[in-house]
Amino acid sequence: MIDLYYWPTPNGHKITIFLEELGIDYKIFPVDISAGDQFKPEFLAFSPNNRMPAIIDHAPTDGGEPITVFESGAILLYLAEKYGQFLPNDVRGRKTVTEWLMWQMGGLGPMAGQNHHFTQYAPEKLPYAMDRYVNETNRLYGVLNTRLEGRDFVAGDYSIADMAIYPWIVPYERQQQDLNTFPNLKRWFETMEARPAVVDAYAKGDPWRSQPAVTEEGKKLLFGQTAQSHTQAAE
Ligand SMILES: N[C@@H](CCC(=O)N[C@@H](CS)C(=O)NCC(=O)O)C(=O)O
Repeated sequence: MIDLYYWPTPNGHKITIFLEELGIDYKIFPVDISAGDQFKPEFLAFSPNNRMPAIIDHAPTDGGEPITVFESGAILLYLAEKYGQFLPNDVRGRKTVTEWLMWQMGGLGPMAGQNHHFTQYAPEKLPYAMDRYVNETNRLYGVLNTRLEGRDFVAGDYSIADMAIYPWIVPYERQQQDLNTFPNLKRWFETMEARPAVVDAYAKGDPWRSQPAVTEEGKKLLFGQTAQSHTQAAE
């Protein structure tokens, strides 16, 4: 059994997509990031970056103690290796999936995240910051659109790279992007959106998604973090 520490955000959806694709048993433990659950000592013990998602695998392949994994990219790699799915075995295919997974982790995710922050949450409208991240998101969409020319999926066959990227394209309107200007990306997006496992994965978040958007209190908690707030929680 896999325990999934989760909240219905793009990084959380990546993991429910994988688990739904496989149809294996897993249990969700909600981590309400607006209420500060990510600072609870029992969560920090295995997710030391005070971020979700994280997993605990109670039946690791070596038969030993439960294994914990934090960071969504590391979780996808761990699960793909454990179940032998969505990550090719050959050196070239594996390299390509890893490239696009890292592209999402180091590029699309952080840039689109800053885009969300400065266009929707920042108390001041800062044109330089908004332009910077909206433009960088736009550039990354262009890279992805080019990559998808003549390909069904990012790395050829459906893989953990698609699972990592898709949830960060879902909020394309919030990111001020027009999918009609990226025809290959739009075709891929519609294919992904229609996958039954993707539909089921998003439905898994419904019990919590209906809660109000981030409150003022939640914003203070999420956007005012320093090393000190982290250290205090870990003590
Ligand atoms: N690089 C991390 C990022 C995870 C992340 O940023 N999670 C956010 C929600 S999408 C979170 O837990 N935020 C809590 C906070 O900011 O305190 C990953 O991919 O797992």
